[in-house]
Amino acid sequence: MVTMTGSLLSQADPEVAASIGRERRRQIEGIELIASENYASAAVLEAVGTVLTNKYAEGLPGKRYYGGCEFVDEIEVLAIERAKQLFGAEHANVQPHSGASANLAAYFSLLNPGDKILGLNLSEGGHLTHGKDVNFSGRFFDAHFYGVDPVTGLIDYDQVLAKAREVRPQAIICGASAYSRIIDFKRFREIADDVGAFLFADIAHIAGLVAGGEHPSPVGYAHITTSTTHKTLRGPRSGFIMTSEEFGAGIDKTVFPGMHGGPLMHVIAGKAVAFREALQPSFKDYARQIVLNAKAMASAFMERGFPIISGGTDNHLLLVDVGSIGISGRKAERLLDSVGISTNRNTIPGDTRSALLGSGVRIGTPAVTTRGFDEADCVQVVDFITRALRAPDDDVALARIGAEVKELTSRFPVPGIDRDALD
Ligand code: DSN
Repeated sequence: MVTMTGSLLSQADPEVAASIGRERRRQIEGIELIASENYASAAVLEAVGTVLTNKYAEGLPGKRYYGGCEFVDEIEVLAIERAKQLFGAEHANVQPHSGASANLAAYFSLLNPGDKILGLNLSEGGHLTHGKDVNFSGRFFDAHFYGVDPVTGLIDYDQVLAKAREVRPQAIICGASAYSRIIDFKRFREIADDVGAFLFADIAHIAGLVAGGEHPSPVGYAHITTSTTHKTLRGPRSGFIMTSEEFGAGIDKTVFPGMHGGPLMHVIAGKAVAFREALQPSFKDYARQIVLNAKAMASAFMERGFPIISGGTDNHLLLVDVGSIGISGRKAERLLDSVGISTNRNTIPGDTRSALLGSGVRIGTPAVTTRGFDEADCVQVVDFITRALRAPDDDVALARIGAEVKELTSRFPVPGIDRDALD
């Protein structure tokens, strides 16, 4: 079984098997609050761990550069059709290996090197691939940024419009990795139209919420929509792209041969399975609970005196201002790690600390919701977190919280991971 460190792997490579075993234990016993992570189902894990990894399939279904592609063709067609159905898209390409490569394909299909792009500043919730200087997006394109309002923490669409009129970009990128409010894709399209720019929507974080009807969809507004598959969407670690018929052929050509050779057919199978799962009615319940849990956590933090950027959340994540109690995000992240709670530090709007330290901690509910946590469980988690953050040097208190974390997680099996297989 792929979810276990099976005996074959243990025999063939005991070192790798042992590390996987420790990671499996960490995932089961800890509380996973990294907003971009989730637990893929056993079916997704199984698909990704199959013989499909042996197959080369350069090209697209029916148009391959290798023989023996009849069965992987079936799988890729299923993945494409399911992605289109799930998001109501005219065209989908399911080959990008990640969200970053999906964005690379979007840029290179409609832009030329040196063109101007306008995206949300990384330090205010954006993403590396939205123009950061150390990333391809900032190296090949002339990147400009909009931010969030320093007081409200919200995207100020008038400011985006003003910036767009000043910069006159060829493309505007909307979407974020640390923004907890609804993104108004219609407004972004109006701004893009105002300046004659393409609109790219990166829904890597919120794809599962869009699929589940908890967040408006950019499909129909954005010229190109990119996403990962492993965050709220709960599939394998990968990416995909959606667009209209008009831009479909350009995207396909940019992905292959423009960007990569052979697609990862085992991962495409995992994507097909995940899209099918997301098409089930129960996925809507899951998406709804993700948001309810995040809202419950935001309220509980604020009740305990921790400011939440923008005063709450509409989606799967919240940004907690831990600088307010005089500690950095990095210190908070490490402290929480020590009690078995995984989060990640983040800068907050107007941060005076560097990105290495940050004054915020980003918290997301997709993974705990997958394992069945409800609002009360999430408030319990906030209690663990705030107690730990307020007792950074109290080893006894931290040990007690660590034990409570294990007790809580022992009551929630992780779909896809067999607890009995723990070493
Ligand atoms: N690294 C992802 C995140 O954590 O948001 C985005 O690529």
